Amino acid sequence: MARILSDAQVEHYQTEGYVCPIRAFSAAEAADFKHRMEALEQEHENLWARAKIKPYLMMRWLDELMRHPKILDAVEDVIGPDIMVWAIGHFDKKPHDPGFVSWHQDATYWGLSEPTVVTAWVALTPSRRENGCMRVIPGTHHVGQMPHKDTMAANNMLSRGQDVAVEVDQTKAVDLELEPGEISLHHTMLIHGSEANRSDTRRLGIAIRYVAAHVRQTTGFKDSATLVRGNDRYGHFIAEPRPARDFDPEVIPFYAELADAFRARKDAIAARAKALDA
Ligand SMILES: O=C(O)CCC(=O)C(=O)O
Repeated sequence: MARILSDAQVEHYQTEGYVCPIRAFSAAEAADFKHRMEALEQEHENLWARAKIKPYLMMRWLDELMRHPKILDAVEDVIGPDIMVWAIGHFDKKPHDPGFVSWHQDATYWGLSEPTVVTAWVALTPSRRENGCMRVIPGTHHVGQMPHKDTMAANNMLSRGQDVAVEVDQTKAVDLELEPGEISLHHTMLIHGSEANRSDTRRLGIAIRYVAAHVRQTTGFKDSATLVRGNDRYGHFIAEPRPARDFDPEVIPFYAELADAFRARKDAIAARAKALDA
C-alpha cells in the first residue's frame, strides 16, 4: 500500500510521468527554509556557485529538506523503499527574470543505469504559469531517450542550454502549479521545461533528485549519493558524509575530490548526448 499517494496518483505517475500537487509541509515551514537559504546567501558571496556540485553537502537546510518524511513518503510510493539523494538543483527566478528552461529529459545528462529515478520539485514560493512554473509533456517518459542539442542559449538556466532535438507538441503541455510547501514529482525521462518569469513574484524551487539504491553510474567516473531511507544493499555509490554544519570542514575535502570527477563525467555525458544527435 502506498504511504501518502492515492492509488490513482501512483497510476498517474506511471502512465503520465508526474504527480502534482502534493502537500509536503506548511507554507510557514516553506518560509522558514527560504529564510535559512537567504541568510546563507547574505553570508556567502556566490553561495550557489561555491556549492554547485552537491549543495546538500554544504548547506544544512538542504540536508534537512531532502530528508523531510513527507517528501520521502511520496518518493517511496514511486521508486520503492531504498532511497538515495544523488543531486539537488536550485531554480530561482526573480521577478521578471528572463531565465527559462528548455524542453529536456533529465536522464540524458546523468549517466544512470535505469530510470528508477525521480525528481521532487519543492516549491518555496508560489509557482504558477505567470512566474514560470515547471511544464511537462505527459506520457513522454515512455518514448525512450531522445537526442538533445547543446544550444548555449542566453538565459537558459541549464548549464549547456540542453534542448531535446525533436519537435515538442506544446499544445499538450501541462503546468505544474504549486503553492509554498507543495511538491511535484517527475520521472527522469519525462520531457519538461519552464518559461521566463513574467510577474512581480519570485519563483523559487528546489529540485531533489532521488535514485533507488540499485541504480548505478554507467560512465565509469566516480559517483556518490546519500542514503536517506531504507538500506543500501548494493554499494553502487560512494557513501557521502553528512554535514554537521554549513560548509562543514569535515566534508570539504570529500566535496573537492568529487567536484573533479563530476566535471569529467559531465563532459563525457555531453559528448555522448551529442553523438546520439549525429
Ligand atoms: O525549475 C525549473 O524551471 C526547471 C526544473 C527542471 O528542469 C528540473 O527539475 O529538472
